[in-house]
Amino acid sequence: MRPSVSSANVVFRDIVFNCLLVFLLITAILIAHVHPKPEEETGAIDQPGQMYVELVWPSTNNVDVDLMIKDPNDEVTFFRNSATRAFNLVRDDRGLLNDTTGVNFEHAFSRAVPDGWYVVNAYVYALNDGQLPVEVNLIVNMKDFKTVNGPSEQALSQKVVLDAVQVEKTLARFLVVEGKVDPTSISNYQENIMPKLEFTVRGGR
Ligand SMILES: [Ca+2]
Ligand SMILES: [Ca+2]
Repeated sequence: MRPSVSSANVVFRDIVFNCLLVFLLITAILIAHVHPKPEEETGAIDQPGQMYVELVWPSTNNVDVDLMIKDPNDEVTFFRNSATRAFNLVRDDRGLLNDTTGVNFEHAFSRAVPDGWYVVNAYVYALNDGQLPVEVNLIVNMKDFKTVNGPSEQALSQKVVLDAVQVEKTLARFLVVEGKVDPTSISNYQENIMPKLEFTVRGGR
């Protein structure tokens, strides 16, 4: 039995209505993705930790540079001690060795920002087939120490030239007071911070 004209109209109307619903749903999804959230419009970095320390050197220079950070707990975060109470070093970058990024940088995040003095050093562990001198760029970003998710601000930036292998160089020494870097405290007063560890061949890393 063929459907009546009115039944066909009902079916057609339902199809049009469902198509309209799907169109509205797709439109709503697209609008949600096209319009950024307000906090994304600021361009601020949403870093996971309260302090972010980044050391970058030219990707064309295949040298192995190490980042090391001494915090007010007198603990030093570096490749042999990559997780301390305050900091985590994300990776020991060894130049171009085993690095699919083709970029040379080491970075560390803190889970807290205890008040006191911080020292950030760099160290050329191995020359590989790179060359000296090598210019490294240090950036320290800070976030409100009471905020887990929020914008961060650059506290300092320093460019330093390393011209020797296995010689520590202090890039920045600074005081943190109530979770903020005191800009008047920033210096590169030399302080060796690497713990006296017994260094073996590189394969032990
Ligand atoms: Ca390294
Ligand atoms: Ca690298």
